[in-house]
Amino acid sequence: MSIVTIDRDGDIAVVTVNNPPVNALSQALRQGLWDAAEALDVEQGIRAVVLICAGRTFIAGADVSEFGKPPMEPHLPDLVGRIETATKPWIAAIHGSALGGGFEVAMGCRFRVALDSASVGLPEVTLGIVPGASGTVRTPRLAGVEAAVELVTTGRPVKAPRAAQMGLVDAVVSGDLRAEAIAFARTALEKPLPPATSARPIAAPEPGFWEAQETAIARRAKGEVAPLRALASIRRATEVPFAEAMAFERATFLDLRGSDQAAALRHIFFAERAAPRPGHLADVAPLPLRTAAVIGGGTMGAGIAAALRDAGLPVTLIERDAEAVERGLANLRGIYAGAVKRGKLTEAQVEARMSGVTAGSDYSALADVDLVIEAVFEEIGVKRAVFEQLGRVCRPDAVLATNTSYLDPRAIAEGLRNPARFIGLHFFSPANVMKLLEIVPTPDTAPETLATGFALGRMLGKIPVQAGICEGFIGNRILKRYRAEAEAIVRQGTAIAAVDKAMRDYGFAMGPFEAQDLGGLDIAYLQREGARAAGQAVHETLGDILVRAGRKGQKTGGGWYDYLPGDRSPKPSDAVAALLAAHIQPGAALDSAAISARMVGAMADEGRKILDEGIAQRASDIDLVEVHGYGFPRWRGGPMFAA
Ligand code: T1G
Repeated sequence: MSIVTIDRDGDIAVVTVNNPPVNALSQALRQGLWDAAEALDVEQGIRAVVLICAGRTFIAGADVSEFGKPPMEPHLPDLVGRIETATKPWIAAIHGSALGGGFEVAMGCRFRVALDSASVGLPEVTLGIVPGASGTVRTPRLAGVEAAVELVTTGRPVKAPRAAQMGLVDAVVSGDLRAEAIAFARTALEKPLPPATSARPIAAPEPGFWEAQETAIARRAKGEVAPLRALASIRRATEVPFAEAMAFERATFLDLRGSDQAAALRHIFFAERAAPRPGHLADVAPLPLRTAAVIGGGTMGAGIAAALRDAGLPVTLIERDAEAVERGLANLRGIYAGAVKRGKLTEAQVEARMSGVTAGSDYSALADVDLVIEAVFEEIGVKRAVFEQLGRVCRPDAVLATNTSYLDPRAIAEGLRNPARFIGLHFFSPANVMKLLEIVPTPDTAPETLATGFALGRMLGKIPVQAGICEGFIGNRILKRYRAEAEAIVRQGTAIAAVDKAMRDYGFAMGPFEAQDLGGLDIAYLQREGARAAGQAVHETLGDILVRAGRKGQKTGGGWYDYLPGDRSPKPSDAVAALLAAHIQPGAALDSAAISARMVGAMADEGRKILDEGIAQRASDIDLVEVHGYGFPRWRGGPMFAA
């Protein structure tokens, strides 16, 4: 089937786009649509044109893979204009996601009919650019300035019913989209057509609107260039004629297209799509995942159970005894209560989630589950005891996974029956929110078990990254190096607060020291002490000195910083200065840029070692780990990309 075909339903032409996988607007597709407009303009007997797509979605945007190349004709804004000035009205029939250039094409049409399951959006700012084919100029004409600002500066798609309320689509239909769109076209032809989108007026917003939006965006998208530039382009559309506004938008788009932030965000975009389907597992069939169990109802176990329920899997939650079972269920309810408070879930949805959970302390309930994830206390004896029971009770083909973050999975699986079905699945807390999932096979893990880990990652909507076995796998190993570099910078005479500020200025939500105060210094301290007890030579760290002085972080009223009661804002501490004075050579303090260069450089250096040792499959996986697990600013692309 060619990329654009035309057929007729009486006096209505139907233009069908077929450019798998997502009908992206490649040069060939733009040319095909242009030619269709030319042909249909002059075809006798045709009164309207329905534009519909084959496959899973309406046009999902410009072809991101063309971004690195010089733009080729027909340029997308010209194509949108060509459709808008067609002699017969075009009606966009939208299913799946009409995104970016796809929605811009739909706005060039005289009407938009969307399936109730469809969504529309302008995600360009998530790629570090602005819409380049009238998204900032037509959207306010279609739906008003406020809707345009929400759609364009967040990059978040909206579902069809909401889009209809906003004025972005004219009708929401269910059932046969093609038939509904043709019927809509016929009805629309019975009355005068609305003006073309570009001919519609824009109501100016109330005074102070732009300044308020600028402040809100600068706070929400801290450090990102594109959202503010998109706002400026929408504002321009309210102040100058259409053609001038289009020129301004196009100049902005071309300017940002070549920017570092756009390159970084495209890098993450493609890395995220490559990660869940690793090439080396392409022809390995995963095992079925119909039922799951979680051992341990603590923070991690409850979070993992919530993630499994969110994906629709029935869950058996196992704890030591009746009291611990109740605590586990309470933890799970607590997670869902938070989601209801934030408006993410309704009470009814929570009841449905909870009704799919069976909780108890009897392992015999696990006789037929497909997957068990252990999330008990991070101590090898406790974990081994769990797997000894699982090995006895579960089916020999049930996948048994440990959520360990530091222990060696090989040690946990020692003596397990059929170790080929054992794997490490390292979730990040909160497990139902954080997208990163480190998948850690042992040398005995069978390929189909590994493929099942990735299938679980896809099912849970996670970013799964395969990691080899070393202390801390990928993420926690880099975190350890990151913190060591921060301490080295302090030892060489730079203030603790200066390091944190530098990393916040770089784009992290928190610096390394304030983050430790929030999470607790004692966690890493206990790791180090455990390693020392096991005979490893582990140098004393500045963190050790603080923990030994009782300074474990916010929970003890002070760690790297002091905290006033009820006040979580970090205060530089004289006590800390005194405790560490003997370890700090008064040297030239580094400035912000030098600090962040050192810190990111250390992460990249550790990343290169991780690659060389085969712990990570590819550099972009390391970037995904840092962006999705450790707060590395997405628009920097991750340490490997940034360095
Ligand atoms: N261009 C090229 N390839 C794309 C693509 C795109 N826009 N979007 C997805 N793919 C590929 C993806 O790499 C993967 O390939 C396959 O399609 C399935 O993707 C002028 C300039 C549409 C919601 O940002 O949000 O228009 O790995 O796994 O989960 O103003 O893809 O199979 O070989 O994500 O069903 C704006 C980005 C571009 C949309 C489908 N558009 N895509 O999700 O499948 S900028 C976007 C998505 C723009 C104009 C500007 C999602 C999806 P492979 P997938 P999915």
